[in-house]
Amino acid sequence: MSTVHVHVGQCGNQIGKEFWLKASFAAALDENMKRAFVTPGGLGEDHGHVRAVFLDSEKKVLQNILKLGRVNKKGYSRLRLGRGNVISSAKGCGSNWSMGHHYLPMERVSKDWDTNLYLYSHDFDYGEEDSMLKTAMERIRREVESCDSFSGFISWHSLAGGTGSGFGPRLCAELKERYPVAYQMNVVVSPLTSGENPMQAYNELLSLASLQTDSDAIILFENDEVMEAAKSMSSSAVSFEEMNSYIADCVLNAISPVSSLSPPNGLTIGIEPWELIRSATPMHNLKFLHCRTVAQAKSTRVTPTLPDTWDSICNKVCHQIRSKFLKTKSTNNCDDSTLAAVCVCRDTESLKKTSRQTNQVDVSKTASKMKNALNCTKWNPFPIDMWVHEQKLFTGLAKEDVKKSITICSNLTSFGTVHCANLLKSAKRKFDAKAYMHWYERYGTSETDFREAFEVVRNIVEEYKMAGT
Ligand SMILES: Nc1nc2c(ncn2[C@@H]2O[C@H](COP(=O)(O)OP(=O)(O)OP(=O)(O)O)[C@@H](O)[C@H]2O)c(=O)[nH]1
Ligand SMILES: [Mg+2]
Repeated sequence: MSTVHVHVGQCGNQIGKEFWLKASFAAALDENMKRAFVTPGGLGEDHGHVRAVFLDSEKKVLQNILKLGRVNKKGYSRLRLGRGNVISSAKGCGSNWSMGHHYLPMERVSKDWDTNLYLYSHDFDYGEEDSMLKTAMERIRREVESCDSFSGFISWHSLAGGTGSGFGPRLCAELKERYPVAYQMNVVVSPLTSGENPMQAYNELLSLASLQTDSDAIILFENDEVMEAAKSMSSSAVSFEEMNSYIADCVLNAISPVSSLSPPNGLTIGIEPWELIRSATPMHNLKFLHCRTVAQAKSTRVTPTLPDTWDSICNKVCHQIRSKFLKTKSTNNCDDSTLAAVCVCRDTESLKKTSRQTNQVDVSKTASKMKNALNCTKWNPFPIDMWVHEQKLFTGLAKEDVKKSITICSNLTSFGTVHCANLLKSAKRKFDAKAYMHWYERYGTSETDFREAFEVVRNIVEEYKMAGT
């Protein structure tokens, strides 16, 4: 079962860059990772490429990705990009959902990449005057058709900018129509609550309402929380790169092959992203997932510490979950609980059959600790699915000598009762004052569209409230 990834807008592409550098590194060492993330090459010098399409309304970010695809004299590139899989139009969407959703799809793709600089991907005929939507669908179709057994899409984008928040969900809707039985997962990023642009609440509202209809699961990263997590791993000020590296690690660890879901021959069937949906979204309408990864602390020459045991990593995850729940309680006076979760344990040492029992994952003990920390709802008798993989996969900030990691993907009620409830409040305040409405109307979004989006998000809040009681 193969997955095609689609990256949209600055945020979606910048995270995509980190994700694919890590995935490519892992794919070079591991056959299962290669099967999961690489489209095999054809004859001759074609060594295959990452199974992803990169889209943005403007070129700047995509140029950085193309540079990584540049082939050096030895025929090596850091990122093998599919020919024509990097697609841009001429100008950005100015943080306007409506422009990304209605106007950008019809915009023409830009064909003036600097052909000398970006050798790997430039040489592609986009056809006559094709629109962004048509070209994107065409490139995605080619990726789908080169899959062994295609099963779904993962789309990556922000909820606040115009391109990612508007064009991302638009593409999901088109893909749903063209591939009705394929799964759709979205990895999305919500903006800092302190506010980055005045239209972010509208964009997020419209984007979430659209995804609620077309997506099967939405892994949501809040930039505030990602920044905190990246800060705890870095001594200096946090950059987008570090934040993206953290997000990429979380998702890579969550969706990469695990041995407990592979057949006895050990070759992955690529089912992980879709099992994640099955296990973590017990109700179709409640599909928002929170994802975090904690890895074994690295011992360095400066701070030579004993490597963490499974117990201590597990305690760290539980501590982080409890802290998050306490914060929700103190800032929003609301109890958080978990409808369902998937816990992925990755371990290299168990492969070596170490005799130190404390260094091996104890699945039932880990599950019961998690269950306690996650405050699982009473109605779900099996709230946690445990996946185990006896091979490392954590190539992020802590780099190579990490041997153990735990990733937890959980469906938290606070997504509705806090995140969406706060979003409704801030969007409604602006909407009642009719602020910025003309920017949306100009590109074809009416007041009725807004009212419908409010209704969809209000329902998410109510359903999460009911499911948590
Ligand atoms: N975590 C993270 N967030 C980002 C990154 N780049 C942008 N963002 C966030 O994404 C939001 C802005 O969306 P962008 O992705 O920049 O916008 P876009 O989709 O390119 O849309 P337009 O530029 O308006 O056409 C803000 O909330 C930013 O904080 C990134 O690399 N990492
Ligand atoms: Mg942009």
